[in-house]
Amino acid sequence: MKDRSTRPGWRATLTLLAAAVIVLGACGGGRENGQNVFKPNGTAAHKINNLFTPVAFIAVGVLVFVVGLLLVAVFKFRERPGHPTNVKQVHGNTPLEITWTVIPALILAVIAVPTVSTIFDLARKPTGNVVNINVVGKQWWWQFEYPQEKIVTADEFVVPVDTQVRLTLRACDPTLGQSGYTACSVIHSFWIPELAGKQDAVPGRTSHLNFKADKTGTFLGQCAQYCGLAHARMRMRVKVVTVAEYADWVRSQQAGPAQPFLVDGKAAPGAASLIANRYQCTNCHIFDDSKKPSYGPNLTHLASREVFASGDYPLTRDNLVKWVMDAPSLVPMESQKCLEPPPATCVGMPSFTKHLPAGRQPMSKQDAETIADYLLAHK
Ligand code: HEC
Ligand SMILES: [Cu+2]
Repeated sequence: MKDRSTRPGWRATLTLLAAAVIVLGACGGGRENGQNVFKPNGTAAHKINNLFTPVAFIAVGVLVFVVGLLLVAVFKFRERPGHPTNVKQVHGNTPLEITWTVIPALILAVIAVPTVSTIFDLARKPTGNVVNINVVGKQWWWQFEYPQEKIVTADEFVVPVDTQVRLTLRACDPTLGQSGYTACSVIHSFWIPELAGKQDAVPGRTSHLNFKADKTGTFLGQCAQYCGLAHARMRMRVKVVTVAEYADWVRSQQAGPAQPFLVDGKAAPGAASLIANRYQCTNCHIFDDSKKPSYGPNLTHLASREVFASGDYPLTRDNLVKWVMDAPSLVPMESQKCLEPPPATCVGMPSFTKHLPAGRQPMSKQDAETIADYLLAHK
């Protein structure tokens, strides 16, 4: 008599397998998501891939061998009429125990050699012509500061091709101090898969990532360590350009905005007065000096970026107007109570149309458009 309930659920197994195939299918294929670890485009990513591939083959070999033995045991010694239920046990077989201890130890020892040497190789401080960039992970955006060139930007950074780049990662902006700065309390992880490995940015610590891009193009990444509600949208991108284009970019970033924001210490007319006086955006942002970091992104050369708002939205006039009026509505799961300054009350950008302090008028669309046009006016 066969008891149906104890037979393996083939249907369930097949359904699960089919689901796994469909889900895994989303990982590859012709569609390019710009974040493919198997398509290295930089020295560090090549080294990691060259280590990963042989180790993966060895691991698959071990998997096939062990699962194969397991399946043989399961089928050969399964309970059948006329066969003994308690087959001969191998427990306590010393030569066998030694063999299956020594072989894995040898495999691990062999794998350790290239692994350890790659770890040291990736960590080695590059010398010669190096572009140094200080990267700060904030909730939920990345700030990029070029200490030699004296440039501060956000969401998107630019590096020259075939040139060594050294990132210094922090989860806190030392220039702003730590008191009341809530964004300092969480870990982020910097990862642009096609260029380099993943590196955590930990509060109170400094970590590094070195890479050299071997072709021009835009490479995408995103924060790889859960860092709060809007973590999933904390993106970044790097534009790898020719050496000459890089020099141009540096020059244009260093130049002040075409319309200086402050004239002799006084607010310039129009947008500038909205920004500095009516809405006091200057409490959190710098609009007219690309050298300095600020609590929110430095906006001096906002118009030179393709994306903004955690790198999650293309920089269009429409998006910018919406953002300036009510940024929290564009940040999924961001604290909807994000209020006015001081910054310590929230980690994101406040809304200027909702949850306003008593007596504050909501921002008009016209004001938002004036500000957006000012921001878009100069690259
Ligand atoms: C309380 C501080 C604060 C005030 C006041 C503030 N912002 Fe922000 N702003 C932020 C923070 C923090 C971010 C980053 C939020 C994010 O990306 O999720 C930001 C992001 C931005 C961005 C996107 C920049 C980028 O590169 O991604 C723009 C544009 C912007 N703010 C414009 C303004 C304008 C215009 C005002 C005034 C009307 C203003 N902000 C007032 C804190 C503030
Ligand atoms: Cu993060």
